[in-house]
Amino acid sequence: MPPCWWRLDSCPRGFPISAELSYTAAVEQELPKGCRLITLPVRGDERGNLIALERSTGVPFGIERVYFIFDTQAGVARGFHAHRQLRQLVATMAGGCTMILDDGEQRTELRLDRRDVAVEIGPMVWHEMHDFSPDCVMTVLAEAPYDEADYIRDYSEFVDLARRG
Ligand code: T46
Repeated sequence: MPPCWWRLDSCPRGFPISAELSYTAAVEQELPKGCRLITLPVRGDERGNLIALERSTGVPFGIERVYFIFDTQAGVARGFHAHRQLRQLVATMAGGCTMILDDGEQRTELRLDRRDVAVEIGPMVWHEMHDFSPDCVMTVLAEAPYDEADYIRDYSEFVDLARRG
């Protein structure tokens, strides 16, 4: 059975389904190893929209933790680390920011500003977030509890580890 988002007739910005699919496929080709775009199922009606996230609607792991990043100050960038083990799913539910995703060989910049598209960030992906809009609310689903020991915060160390496999 295809993923449920294939059944959407249109996404919230009004693109027809074919545009939605080609947008996702085109960007995905550019993403580093361990990353992929996941289209979130939007349940819209005349009252507005609702997105529910669970395994059956495309979350690729059991959710252990949810956190939100908001009120990011102008000119501030965040992230600048990779995780050794953690998998996360990141979406912006208001505004947007630019994500840099880097697997040690390929570096990709992605504007994350659609409510219906999340990016999965796997282990050993260096990520940075830049150019937050003032209203940006980033929602992050994580597979495990917070653990500072899982972070690699030094880029040279990350590249060494990533290239060793
Ligand atoms: C990531 C990107 C997308 C906690 O106490 N619990 C938590 O679950 C998290 C995520 C953070 N914290 C504490 C640790 C720091 O004292 O909150 C403070 C800010 O965290 P950090 O500087 O790591 O925030 P970002 O925005 O640089 O990175 C965060 C996540 O930490 C990280 O896992 O992938 O967002």
